[in-house]
Amino acid sequence: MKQSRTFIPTMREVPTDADTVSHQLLVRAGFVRQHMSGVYTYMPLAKKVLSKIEKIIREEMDALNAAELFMPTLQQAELWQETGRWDAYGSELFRISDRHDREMALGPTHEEVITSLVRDEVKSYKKLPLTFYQIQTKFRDEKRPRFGLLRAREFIMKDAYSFHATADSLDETYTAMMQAYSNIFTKIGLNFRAVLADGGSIGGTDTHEFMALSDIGEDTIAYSDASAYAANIETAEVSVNKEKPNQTQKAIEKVETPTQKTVSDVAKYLQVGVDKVLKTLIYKADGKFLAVVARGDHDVNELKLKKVLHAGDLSFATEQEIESLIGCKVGFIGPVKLPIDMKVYADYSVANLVNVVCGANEEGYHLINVNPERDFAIDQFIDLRFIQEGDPSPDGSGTIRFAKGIELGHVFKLGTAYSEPMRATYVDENGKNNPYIMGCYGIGVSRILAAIADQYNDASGLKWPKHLAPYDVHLVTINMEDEVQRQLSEELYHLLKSYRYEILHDDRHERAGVKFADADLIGLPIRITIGKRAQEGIVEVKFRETGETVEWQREEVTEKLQSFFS
Ligand code: 9G3
Repeated sequence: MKQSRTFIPTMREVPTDADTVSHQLLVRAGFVRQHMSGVYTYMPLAKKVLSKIEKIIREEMDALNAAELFMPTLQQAELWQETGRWDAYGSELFRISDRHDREMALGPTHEEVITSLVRDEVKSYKKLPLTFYQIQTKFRDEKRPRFGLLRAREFIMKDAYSFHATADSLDETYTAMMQAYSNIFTKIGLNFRAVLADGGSIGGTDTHEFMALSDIGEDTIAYSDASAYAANIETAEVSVNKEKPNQTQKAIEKVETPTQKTVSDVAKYLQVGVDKVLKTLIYKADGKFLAVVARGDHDVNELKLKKVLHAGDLSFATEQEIESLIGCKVGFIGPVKLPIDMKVYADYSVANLVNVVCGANEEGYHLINVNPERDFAIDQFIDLRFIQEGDPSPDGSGTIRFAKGIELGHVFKLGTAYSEPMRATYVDENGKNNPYIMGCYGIGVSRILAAIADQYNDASGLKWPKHLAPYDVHLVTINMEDEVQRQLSEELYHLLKSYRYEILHDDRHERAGVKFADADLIGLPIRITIGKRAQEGIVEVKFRETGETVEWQREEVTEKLQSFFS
């Protein structure tokens, strides 16, 4: 491709609205252009990389005998009403109506559509298992699109769905899909981890996420420094250590804490560690009030609490509700003498506490020498806190460390979460109708572009992994007016294309400095420069990854390239 004939609008200045280095580089190097918040054009260079990513994904999906199809973006509201998700989802779901005022959605995902298709087309257990996949644009009206392609409102996803007669069959496909995902991210060359994850509202039982390790990641991974254990901190279980400090329990006492409301203020004022101060939080779960007790240095993981309570809706009680329930202002709330009908849930770590501090449920006062279960009843001990760095790894080996990650893939065992409400059944060998057991599997294809840019760049620009670069070789002619240089450039351009290399020939009438800066910005793996030594048949070669430059004779170019790309 002649650079003067294609469309690569590079920019010298850093785009102010790009909030990550990788997005700034994708914009400056002419890979993406934003049209409105969360909506982008994938420019010619990005489209070439996306095609290479999709090729790797198709190879792995086809190897699993997954059948590729392409479902509509327009989805009738009725299908979403069958699963209850038309009402469950709010403004994140793009809703439109057609000329006949028929309501529909722009597809954010396709569980409903694929289940309705299989419901109508597949009747017998003999056809199962079946796995379908598509690479298609999704729409989600994100509250705060940001980080460029990492959180967009219109994005490319590979979504797959599998249908089974048995849970074992689902386990088999789920495990095979996990392996396929590892192959995909490995082939792409990403530094990633598969982590235990949360299935969210409709996400079924087991679920794993594939995280590209990155400081700009929105997710936090808790991993063991001595084993393969890794989980999204949203779901990371905290192992319970049973040993209770052998301290004698002292007599409970009410002390004045006139203005100390926060855990750290109270701890400082009473000169105790924050781990010796109880935090008592009043929640409302599906309209019912409950108290949650945790150590002052621990954070409550509401996802865990929601799961244990099987709560559809969980929120903090308002200050007014707390005052009317307990007759005391927030800041002095404690678990002692709470309303009898209010259930008390405590984190496992509370069980080991002796002679600690808590609110007295009286404004301006706290209690000291409080002993759980002696001074207040606990209805249930549960794992309700966020794991912390330094905690023992839940698998018993090693210590927990944190890392940030970009979620690129997510796999789910859905069970009958969709087939039951949609009455999607098959006839089994005994003639009985059973709801399909399902799995679904997603990869953020456009997100991968941003993750690669994030893991492969330096101060001068992008550095594409060899097999994912939009072009293999950047052929740069210093002076297009120089007949010898132009001749040698044309000769090499056609020679290398005949060897099936993808060549971007910078044939622009630009200063060498501009051409070199653009070449570094765009980040093709190898740059061959035809300049003043063209007369001698010598070209200058720069390797983008290392920055190293060497000189090659024209005769040795093809052989050297072969060893570089092999
Ligand atoms: C919605 C909206 C946003 C959504 C969903 C539905 C996320 C929704 C979860 C999934 C699960 C898997 C198949 C591919 C892999 C992921 N955001 N999810 O269901 F209406 Cl507005 O999409 N689906």
